[in-house]
Amino acid sequence: MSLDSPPVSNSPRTAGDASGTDESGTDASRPLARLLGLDRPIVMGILNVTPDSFSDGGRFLDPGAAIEHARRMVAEGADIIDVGAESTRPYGSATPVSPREEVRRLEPVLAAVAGLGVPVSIDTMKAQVAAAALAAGASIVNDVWGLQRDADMAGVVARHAVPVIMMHNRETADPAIDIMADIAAFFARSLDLAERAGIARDRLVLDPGIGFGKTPEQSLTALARLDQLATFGLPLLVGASRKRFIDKVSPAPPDRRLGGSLAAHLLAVAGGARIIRAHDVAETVQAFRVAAAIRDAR
Ligand code: HH2
Repeated sequence: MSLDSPPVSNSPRTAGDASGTDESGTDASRPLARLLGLDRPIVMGILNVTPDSFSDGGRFLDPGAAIEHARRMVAEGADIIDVGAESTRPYGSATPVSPREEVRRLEPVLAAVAGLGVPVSIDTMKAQVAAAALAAGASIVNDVWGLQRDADMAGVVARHAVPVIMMHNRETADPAIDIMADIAAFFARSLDLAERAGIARDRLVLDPGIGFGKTPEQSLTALARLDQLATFGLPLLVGASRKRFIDKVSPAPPDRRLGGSLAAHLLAVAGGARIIRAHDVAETVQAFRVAAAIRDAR
């Protein structure tokens, strides 16, 4: 795995897209499309190969510990593993990481995690890192700047013909703005970049970016009004796991926010989210299964 991976051809890999099938493959060859066809929420387990992530920094920087954690999340029911090697700094303060360092952290981990049998997404805002990770076995790009931070990102996604999660973000929170209008305007820009790069619409997933450039109140609003984002007609991902808005409602450090994370994720699914990004996979899967069983018992 290196930053100098050869450029890929324009022919699509059988990597998967966000919904349905097209001429390039069947559902079986497009894992995200297959997952989204299931009648249940999809759980994305978080693997932070970082020293400074806000809730689990340092725990999985060692490659052995990282691979073991991924294996455990798959056994617990994770449908996707989201691997990141730079803290996205939802709450500021972490040190920015060079593309070379990001790839160095990913290198001993990615191929092994990709071999666990579930699709792997690469959580990066850098096109070079995304390209290297896709070459090493990742099959989904998760960009917390929705294709808007690195001008080469949309091209990398298009050339690899993979799905991309486009998350709303802002440099700073502004309590005075209408956060839902801001999210919608941001998504419109991301969709435009995706279309101009030639990324198929059925490979797009949108994410309101809970905790990113938002006050705690705005994160609550984004969760409460998630259904408004259905107008885009695309699958929605929500990542509320251990985020700070929980502490604002019910004070607790990040590793004591499981109850709040489950509440937020159950309501996000009720509001239309199809993919949930979570640290605590076993508990999240259990919550969804029990909610579904109660619904089925009506
Ligand atoms: N949140 C984090 C990181 N990546 N990606 C998407 N699509 N949505 C999110 O809500 C999201 C994300 C922050 O969580 P974590 O990875 O645990 O922290 P850090 O970025 O500090 O590693």
